[in-house]
Amino acid sequence: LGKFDWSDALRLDDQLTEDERMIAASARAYAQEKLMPRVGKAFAEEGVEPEIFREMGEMGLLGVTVPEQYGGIGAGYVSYGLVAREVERVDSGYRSMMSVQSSLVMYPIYAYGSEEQRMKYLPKLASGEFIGCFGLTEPDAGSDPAGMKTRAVKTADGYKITGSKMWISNAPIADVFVIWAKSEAHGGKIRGFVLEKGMKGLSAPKIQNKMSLRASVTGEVVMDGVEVGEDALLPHVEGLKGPFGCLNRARYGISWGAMGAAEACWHAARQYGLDRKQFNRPLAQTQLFQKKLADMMTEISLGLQASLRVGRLMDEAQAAPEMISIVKRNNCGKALDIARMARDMHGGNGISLEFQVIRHMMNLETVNTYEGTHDVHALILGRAQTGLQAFF
Ligand code: TGC
Ligand code: FAD
Repeated sequence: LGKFDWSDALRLDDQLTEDERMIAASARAYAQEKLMPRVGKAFAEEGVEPEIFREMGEMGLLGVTVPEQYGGIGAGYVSYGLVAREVERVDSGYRSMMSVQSSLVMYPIYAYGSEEQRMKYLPKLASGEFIGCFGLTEPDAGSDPAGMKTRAVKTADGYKITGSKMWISNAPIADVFVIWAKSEAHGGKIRGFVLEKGMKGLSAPKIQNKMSLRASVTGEVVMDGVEVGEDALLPHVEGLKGPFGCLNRARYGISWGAMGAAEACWHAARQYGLDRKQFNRPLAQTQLFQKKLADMMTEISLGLQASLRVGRLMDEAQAAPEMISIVKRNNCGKALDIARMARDMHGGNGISLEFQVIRHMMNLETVNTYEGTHDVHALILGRAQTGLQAFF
């Protein structure tokens, strides 16, 4: 008979390579030793800590899948997912900082950029010297990015970009802005542009008073006729498949990350139930408490297995976007349910930031919404099996 480890019920660890285990262990050590001690204050005060990018860069956690010649570590998508899981075990905001930089800024520059753009930006983004952001969403175009209003108009030696982006992670502290705009010179098709901090007409005011993802700074991006050269255009992609190619990677990483946050809530609830006595016995000795723990263990074990499967397919270039929708939607929804349940299992203490679970719960509200809401992914999966478009 096989052995059973409650914290790794389906023996995920056995399915990893030695390199993957090492990358996960070093991400875990960094996250627990360096991020965990400061997250309470950062969340409570909505603190911005740009130095975290440099620390992550030193640890090799930025652009994990980008080849070494551009500053990455050239690892696979399972490794990237394991890093997301370890970082988000501490806080979804820290994972957001990491995944925007890796999947939404480094990936498009690597995949769609010129060699000059790669050399100019990627090594500094990998080291954390540069901070990046990704502007797709607008005040009037969220789930429907095709409705964006941001425009690029051709000038004598480049483009003039006008518009505004909303809810952009890292924007107020960003050096590099990957911006998606409709370009008149390209038949109104969506094109990607790389903008830099300090350009005339570019500003990124911070969005204040978020009740979720407070350790990660979010902003607007306002572009008031920002003039860029031809070299700011990402030459190798056009249309919505440009931003979606990046989102595929980020959504996949989020599927692992959300499970990391769920694991933190599950472990906390289990320990709380063992420690706290009511009616002369530990809470964990009641049937209802154990049923909740069993549900958490089951959903997390299944969610991690599914992400591992999709990650292996990504490493073989065989993953379809619909597979990514399944794991993004399922794992974010299940993680949010688990966090809410763990909050309840902590009783009154569950509403205190000291006990962590409510912080995860509030964060996961965002994680379930960004990169395609839970319902938008349902519509993607509904369309895939019926052939019928239900968005409009
Ligand atoms: P649709 O007709 O479906 O597709 C338009 C074109 O795009 C292509 N495409 C994809 N390509 C690659 N991967 C995918 N996943 C793709 N999905 C679509 C498609 O083949 C087509 O190409 P072509 O060449 O034929 O033109 O487009 P639609 O307008 O009907 O889209 C509908 C919908 C709902 C699926 C889509 O717009 C959607 O996914 N909406 C959600 C928007 C979203 O996810 N926004 C995320 C913003 S970024 C963010 O949240 C970052 S948070 C980061 C953090 O802090 O961690
Ligand atoms: P809407 O699209 O207005 O949706 C509102 C509700 O309507 C949702 O419940 C949705 O599921 C539902 N809905 C929408 N369309 C349909 C339909 N056809 N049928 C049925 N229901 C529908 N974006 C970026 O570009 N870059 C970032 O870095 C970034 N970071 C973010 C960070 C945070 C903290 C947050 C909160 C968001 C971030 N986003 C970012 C934006 C995020 O991707 C959007 O919020 C998300 O895509 C949803 O868009 P929306 O907020 O406009 O909601």
